[in-house]
Amino acid sequence: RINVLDKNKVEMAGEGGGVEKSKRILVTGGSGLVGRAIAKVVSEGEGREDEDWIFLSSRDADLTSAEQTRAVFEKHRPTHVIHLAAMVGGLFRNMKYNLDFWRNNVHINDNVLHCAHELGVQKVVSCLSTCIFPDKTTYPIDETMIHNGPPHSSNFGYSYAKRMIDVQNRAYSQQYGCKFTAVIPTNVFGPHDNFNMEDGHVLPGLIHKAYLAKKEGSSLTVWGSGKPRRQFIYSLDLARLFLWVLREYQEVEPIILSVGEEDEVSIRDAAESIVEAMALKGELVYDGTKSDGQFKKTASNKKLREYLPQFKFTPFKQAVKETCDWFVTNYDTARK
Ligand code: NAP
Ligand code: GFB
Repeated sequence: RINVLDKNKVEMAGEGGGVEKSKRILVTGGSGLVGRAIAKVVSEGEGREDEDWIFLSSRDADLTSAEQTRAVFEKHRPTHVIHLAAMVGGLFRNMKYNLDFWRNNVHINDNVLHCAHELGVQKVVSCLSTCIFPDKTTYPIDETMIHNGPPHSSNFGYSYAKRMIDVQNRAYSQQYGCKFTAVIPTNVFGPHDNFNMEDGHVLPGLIHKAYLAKKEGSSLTVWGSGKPRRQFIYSLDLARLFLWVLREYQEVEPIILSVGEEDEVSIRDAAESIVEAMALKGELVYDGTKSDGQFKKTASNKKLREYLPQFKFTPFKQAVKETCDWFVTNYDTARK
């Protein structure tokens, strides 16, 4: 676990206890893509004097276990929780393991939310995803549409498990007055992503493939037609928005955290941005035998814009370049 003692110092677990602060913020899933981005922005100045940040990985507690969840909550007695921990994966991993995505995430979410309630946590911010919305829908999708119909068949296990967080938040609020809410990020990418080419998401998968194609002088294979469309949010931008939600957002209703509809790109555009960022000379090959998954899940960030009209997202090409550079620099230790 990482103890952030003050604005510019992030301390690994066991290097000395932090001074007791008025807020103890427990980040479940703190070792993942989004958790690492939050740790980075907190340690680089976005943290506050009255905040002690604790970032967990599954080694601190397997949150599918009620006992281990209770133990880690009793150990840290958090006042606030950012709940990121989940079984996560790209389209192809979801298509293979819908039952596991359902069971693991339902257990994790029920354990975390019930412990938070039982130990009097003041506020919990959990994570849904724009890929859980109804597959047959009008566009743009907004926060009111979560339960308006079945999700896409490729990831129904994950989608229904995530939708239950919204149901739980409403129930804890109605029955106990808990301040439990959730954010709905679109596809996230950045440093510390899961670059595994089978199980990961499209951008880290293509970055890893481009790295190997460049080294071997081979072509880069993009799965599917390249026609599907996605909105991508850089993990560091999402991290900054998470801090705002934790500190300022008061609704139980979830809020979409995404770039605008106008920033939606095709998988082909995304692949070409990676070719440019990696200075890859080889050709792009499209493997039409692989699934395209959802064609699009265009989400509106109107609600976010009403709260934060001035928020600036990192330009997509710059974020892709920074992620590619991170991967090349950290190839040996990256998750792949
Ligand atoms: P990630 O990189 O795969 O990290 C997952 C985190 O959850 C890791 O810290 C992992 O710990 C932890 N975890 C998994 N199973 C656990 C268990 N049984 N007990 C305790 N911890 C466990 O995922 P991410 O992309 O950061 O996703 C974070 C959140 O954002 C998730 O709730 C996800 O659904 C949501 N989200 C992600 C995206 C995206 O495109 N990535 C989009 C929308 C929403 P270890 O490191 O020990 O494995
Ligand atoms: O990020 P991704 O795997 O998941 O993107 P989704 C899949 C899209 O990218 C499909 C194309 O159209 C794929 O055909 N694609 C092209 C690739 N090349 C690749 C590649 O090398 N790897 C991968 N993975 N895709 C997920 C949900 O949907 O969205 C999850 O299944 C999660 O539950 C995530 O919520 C945010 O965007 O399609």
